[in-house]
Amino acid sequence: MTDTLEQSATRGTATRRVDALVVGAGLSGLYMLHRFRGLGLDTVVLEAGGDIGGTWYWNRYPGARCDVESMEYSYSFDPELEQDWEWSEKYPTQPEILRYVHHVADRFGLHDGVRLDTRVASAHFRDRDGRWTVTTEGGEVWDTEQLVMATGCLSTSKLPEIPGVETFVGRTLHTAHWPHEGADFTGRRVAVIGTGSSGIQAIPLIADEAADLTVFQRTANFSMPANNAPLDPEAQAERKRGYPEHRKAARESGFGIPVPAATQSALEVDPEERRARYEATWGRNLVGMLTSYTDSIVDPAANETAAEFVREKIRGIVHDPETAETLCPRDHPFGTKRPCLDSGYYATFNREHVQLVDLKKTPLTEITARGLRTTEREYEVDDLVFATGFDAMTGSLAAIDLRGRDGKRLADAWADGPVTHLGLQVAGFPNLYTITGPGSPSVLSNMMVSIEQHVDFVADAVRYAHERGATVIESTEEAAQGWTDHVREVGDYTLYPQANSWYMGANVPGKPRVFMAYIGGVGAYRQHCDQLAADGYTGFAFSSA
Ligand code: NA7
Repeated sequence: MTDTLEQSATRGTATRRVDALVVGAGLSGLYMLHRFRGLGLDTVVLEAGGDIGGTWYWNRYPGARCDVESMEYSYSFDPELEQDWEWSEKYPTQPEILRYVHHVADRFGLHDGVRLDTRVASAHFRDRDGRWTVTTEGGEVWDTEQLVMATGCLSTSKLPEIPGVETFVGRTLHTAHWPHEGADFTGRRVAVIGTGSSGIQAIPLIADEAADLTVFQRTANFSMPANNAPLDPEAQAERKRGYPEHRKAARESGFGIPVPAATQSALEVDPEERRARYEATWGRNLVGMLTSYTDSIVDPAANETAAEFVREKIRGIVHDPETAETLCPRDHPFGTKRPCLDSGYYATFNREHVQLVDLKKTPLTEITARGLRTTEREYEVDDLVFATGFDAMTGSLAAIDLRGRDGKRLADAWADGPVTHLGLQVAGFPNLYTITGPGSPSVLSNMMVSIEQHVDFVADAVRYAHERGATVIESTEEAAQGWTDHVREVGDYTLYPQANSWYMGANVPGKPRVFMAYIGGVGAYRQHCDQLAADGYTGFAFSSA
């Protein structure tokens, strides 16, 4: 299809008509562009950032690194790509992933399909002709048949709800909006707020430079040493030889990373054997830690054995017993908040110039001109580093004025929490797709495995529709409600809902408290999607406008 330009009567701007619009040029959006182009669809990606890369464009804080191994966290759709690209370390750094994203975009000629610095403001479905009108903050108007939200699960950052942030006169940084030129902390007094993955990765490196570092911890987190290292070329070559089988195993696994299936309850083995098992996994395999036993993530007593093992490790590393106890997580089961991989995180608290403040004991009350005030005292600093996370999974969709059939707003449809069919589509929002959306395995998996599966599903569904002369694909209400009930039911079987996590929306005041990801496993999920597609896309209705 060729582009047509019409004059938009209302805005006086040119409306560009395309077959497909993709929002976001991260790892999902770029692969979606590639697949749609393969179907001959005129496709454009609108990207808010100044370059491609999504998460890996924005999150440039010191130590930013993926905690899935590089040879797993990479596209599998092209055998030559996966053979050619050489990773340098076990866990890839942010700059290396960004280089990889550029390599992929160069290799498949994707750059010219992406419009940078273009943030989508609204997307309204037109009942009369079954197409979408999409407007950008810059006033562009787009007219598209297919609309793919490849907006990421962790892309709308959040600041803490503490009064006074605008009064601080020093430097303010958020891990998800790090300056491209970096930030030098040499000789400075620094506060880091937040001890999730971003904080835990950044803190040791900030400590290397800062004159004084105070870490403000609200919730102690479980973290395991990454033991990162350069990738041995022979080991890399061997993995590449085995890629076909390995990728298949990843696709059929629980978390998108193949690990041997557990066969025993943690409570049926004796403590020595259990300890040996945790010791063998510690510092080697985060998913292995989570899946050591059949009941690790479903039975509180079984889970506690892993949690206590980590606490013992913390006590073994941190010299000051009081600091060690403050760093020991106690208010959520192991794994129910995203566990972290670190490089020297706990040992950082043995350094003279590093302090830990327990916000459970002395909550933050205010940000002042000079620093932070807790219920106990004021801390004067030069830099405030917010590692305070994201409005996860739904934040980036909520930021867009999204309206489906009859002008129904997504915000209203999801007032009590997201309702989706497979985490992919929302009933009443035809031709709209959410890549790794709420209700899919997404954040509970190796994102690359989930991204490829979703993008392939969408591309195949659109091809299926077009081959049958249909231009509109939409999930039925029953299918979406049925799937969402299933997602909740499986979630409720586990310990995940017990944590005040971003999986539960608990980190954003007023957000409905529901477990948003699907914990049934990427293998089972894929099988379900494949079956439903083979049966003619059960739960989806096809029509022409
Ligand atoms: P996270 O994991 O959401 O961590 C945010 C941290 O910030 C966490 O420790 C929060 O404590 C803390 N936080 C948030 N708001 C406040 C306030 N108001 N006061 C004090 N502390 C606060 O985000 P990350 O960027 O670290 O990681 C996101 C994901 O990226 C990660 O899970 C991986 O999947 C990759 P809380 O736990 O809410 O008490």
